[in-house]
Amino acid sequence: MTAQLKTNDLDAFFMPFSANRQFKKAPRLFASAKDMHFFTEDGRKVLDGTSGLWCVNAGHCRPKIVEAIQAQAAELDFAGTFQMGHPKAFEAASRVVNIAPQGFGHVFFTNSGSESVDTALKIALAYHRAKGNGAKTRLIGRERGYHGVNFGGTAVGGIGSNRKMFGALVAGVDHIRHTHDLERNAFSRGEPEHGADLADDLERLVALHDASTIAAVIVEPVACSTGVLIPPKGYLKRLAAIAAKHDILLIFDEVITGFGRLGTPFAADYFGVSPDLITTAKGLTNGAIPMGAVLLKSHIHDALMSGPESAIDLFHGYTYSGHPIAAAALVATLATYHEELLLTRAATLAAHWEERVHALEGLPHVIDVRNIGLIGAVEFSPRPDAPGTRAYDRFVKSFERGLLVRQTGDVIALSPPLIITEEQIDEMFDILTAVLKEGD
Ligand code: PXG
Repeated sequence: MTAQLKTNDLDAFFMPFSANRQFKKAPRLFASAKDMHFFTEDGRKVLDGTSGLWCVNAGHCRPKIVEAIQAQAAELDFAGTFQMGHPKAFEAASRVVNIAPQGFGHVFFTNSGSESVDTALKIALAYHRAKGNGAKTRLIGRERGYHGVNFGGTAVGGIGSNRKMFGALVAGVDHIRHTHDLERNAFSRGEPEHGADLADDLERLVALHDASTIAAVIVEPVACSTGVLIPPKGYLKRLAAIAAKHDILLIFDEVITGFGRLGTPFAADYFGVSPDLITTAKGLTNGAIPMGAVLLKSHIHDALMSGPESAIDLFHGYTYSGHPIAAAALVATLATYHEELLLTRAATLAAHWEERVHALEGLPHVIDVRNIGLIGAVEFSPRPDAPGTRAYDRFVKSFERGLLVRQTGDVIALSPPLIITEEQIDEMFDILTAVLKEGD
């Protein structure tokens, strides 16, 4: 696989979120994929334990989605949606509304999770201004949150390494505390017991800044990128109540949790919490074509319709908002989810999944395992002076043995396509167990 590649072949591509020089010395390349598997150039089969990057919820190269993309590219490759339109974008939005939680009547299309986040933050500001509350401009995120890499998302995000190189980011942003608490909650099954009171941290920021200056609070229902941080029991409901009390919009960033990851269509359904805005991407098109979407509660949308009918309602949008090929992929993706009952399939697999995740307890250096829906994580004690290397080494060894997992810090995260069988779950954990047993 690597032998036929000259160093120069790999030089030009500046890889995102990667150790470029290390990778290019020993590259890991996929040539094709089908259903639950990737295939390397030399024909090695790798079980996809991460749905690509948390996006291929229906598995790879699914026929209906492939055909929809091919047909749409041949019929209408591009048509804009600024003061013009094409039917697929309208159909796509209607189909998203059909599976969205109660009260979400409208969809704004973007091209990625990062764009969905920045769009949602701007909608929150525009909403308050339209309601006559133009002083409500502060945006609240959470420590250890990940909301993509654009300026708004980086600012409300709570990852030091993602922020430190990029200056002051966006003014008027603050953060509530994260909920990760190994001392009290290690080895919890599903939602941990302790920490609902951490939602009260929003009251601290209200006391500091005053509610009249705060527009929105954004959280991932499950913070996946920073190591799968599962919300304590009652936390999200408490956060929603505090936000509502102060007329602070609640944004759920469901870029990962949307489209069945927890066994319900959205995490809002799973936790029984009704946010004002939901950001999505990834599973929206099964990862096959870039696309994101912001779901709006009707009262938010309607507030933005208060100007003259001839005026532009929101001065925001992308050339590719509602792109025909992405819209076609979306429609075919949702049809696949529907036909195969994938938006609720994680619920039927969750018990077996939980058993296998928790059987990793006791293996060398494992300081926590956690699970929710079809998400799992193993956290390792960091090597002295070399944080992250323990999980990284296990990620590489798993790949060599035919399993793709995702490493972040000293955590390995697992999130396979929702089509996985119980036997394939066993295969995943058999490989991982063997790797972890090697220790060091
Ligand atoms: N919000 C959330 C909650 C995300 O998880 C984004 C926004 C940004 O989406 P885009 O499409 O702009 O990348 C994300 C992305 C990982 C990993 O392995 C996670 C993401 C992306 C790549 C890797 O944890 N999440």
